[in-house]
Amino acid sequence: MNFYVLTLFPDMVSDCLSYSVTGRAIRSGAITVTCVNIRDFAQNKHRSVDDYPYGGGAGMILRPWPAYRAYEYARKLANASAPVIYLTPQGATFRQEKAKELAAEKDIILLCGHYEGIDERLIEEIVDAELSIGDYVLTGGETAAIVVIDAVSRLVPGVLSENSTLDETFENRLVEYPQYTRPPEFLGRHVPETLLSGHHANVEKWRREQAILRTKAKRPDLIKDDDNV
Ligand code: 6GU
Repeated sequence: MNFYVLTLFPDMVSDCLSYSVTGRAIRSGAITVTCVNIRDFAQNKHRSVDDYPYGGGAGMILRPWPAYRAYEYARKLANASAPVIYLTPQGATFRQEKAKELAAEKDIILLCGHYEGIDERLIEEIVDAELSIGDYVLTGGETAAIVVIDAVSRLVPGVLSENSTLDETFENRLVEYPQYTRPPEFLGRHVPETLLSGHHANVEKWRREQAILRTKAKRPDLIKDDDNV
């Protein structure tokens, strides 16, 4: 799967994704992340990409042309049907379901906003969908793009070992059961007996019970009235 990121801070995105699972996914070729620096497409003497808002007000606005040219450049590299997603706190909240949907795409173009915003005409012209990563305001869309790429990449076949996304939080609308490893006793706390028993069916039953108890205690919002838990 290929991600194209239109950004003013390409190194921020590339560096962050170069570690751990996403880093291995990039090195193995399972995903590619191509950062397109919007500033490279500024054509004025000072390479400026922002300007004052018409009508006045605080902050600076990303001008449409540099970002548009960056988009045209990415569009030539990406599939013609690749969706353009603008990262903005105004967007729909990014959730695991959305991550799954996006993992089925071949190419995605991500537009990172900055300053107080982007000229609305650019958004109208190129953006297919808007995503937010939660109800708080970030300084720019890069950290949100990193979050989206991370969550989507790990669902791409070959990036994680098989089955490792099946039991995790949000699958079956339950948070994960508690996990333990050696030693069997840590500061007087013992690993639950069932997990040491080697009895697979009992372990499964215990884990499901724990997942339900934890969801009720920590994330009751994930449980719907018609859930049979
Ligand atoms: Cl996608 N961008 C910004 N700037 N702030 C955010 C966000 C995105 N999602 C939540 N807060």
